[in-house]
Amino acid sequence: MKIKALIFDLDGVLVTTEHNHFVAWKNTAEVLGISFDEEDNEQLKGISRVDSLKKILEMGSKTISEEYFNELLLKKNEFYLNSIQNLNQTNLLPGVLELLKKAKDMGLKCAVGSSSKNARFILSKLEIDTYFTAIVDGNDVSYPKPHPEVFIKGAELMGVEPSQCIVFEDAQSGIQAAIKGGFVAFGVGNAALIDHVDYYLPNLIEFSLEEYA
Ligand code: B16
Ligand code: MG
Repeated sequence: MKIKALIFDLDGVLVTTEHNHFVAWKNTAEVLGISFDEEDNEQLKGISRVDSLKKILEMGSKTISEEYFNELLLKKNEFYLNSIQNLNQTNLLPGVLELLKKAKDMGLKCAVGSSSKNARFILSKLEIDTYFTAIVDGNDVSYPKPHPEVFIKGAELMGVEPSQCIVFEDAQSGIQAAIKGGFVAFGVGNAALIDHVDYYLPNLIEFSLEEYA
């Protein structure tokens, strides 16, 4: 297989922010009187902020006004941003920096395809934004994951076909998006994905770029 480009999901693939999202959503769920644990949080991974709150409300069979819904979204994001104030390169997941450097040396393009509206802010805090030819995030798409738009836009901006491009993902919604878009789908660090991906890696250290490029 000849690969020309790599697209990375952000939360859970490049950086360890998924736990911060979980704690922030748990706090929201408590305000609403809805029980919410790590297993419930699996359903939220990779999906947009709006869809995440809709799912939590579904879990508790609750309906709320649009105004309160928007207020809770703002509060969740404030809580989340506060919890990642000190984010830096030590929060990158194992193998990330080495892979980005190797891809650059080998002339492969890299992009980020994230549902997060905070992606650009996080990438600059991590000081890795300069490695990416394209960053497509929750602000740039009309249809969130599991729709493939986020990855298709990334491939277009890099000038490559989806079939020439690996997508690294940690969430079911992201893997569904990658497969629907015709990308080579690598599941990373989430064993529940094994049966749904083209390839599975426990972490990015295990990925050998030479085998695919
Ligand atoms: P925000 P990814 C996703 O990012 C997260 O997995 C998900 O937990 C989060 O709710 C979503 O971004 C929206 O994030 O509230 O920062 O806009 O995994 O697609 O990089
Ligand atoms: Mg993710």
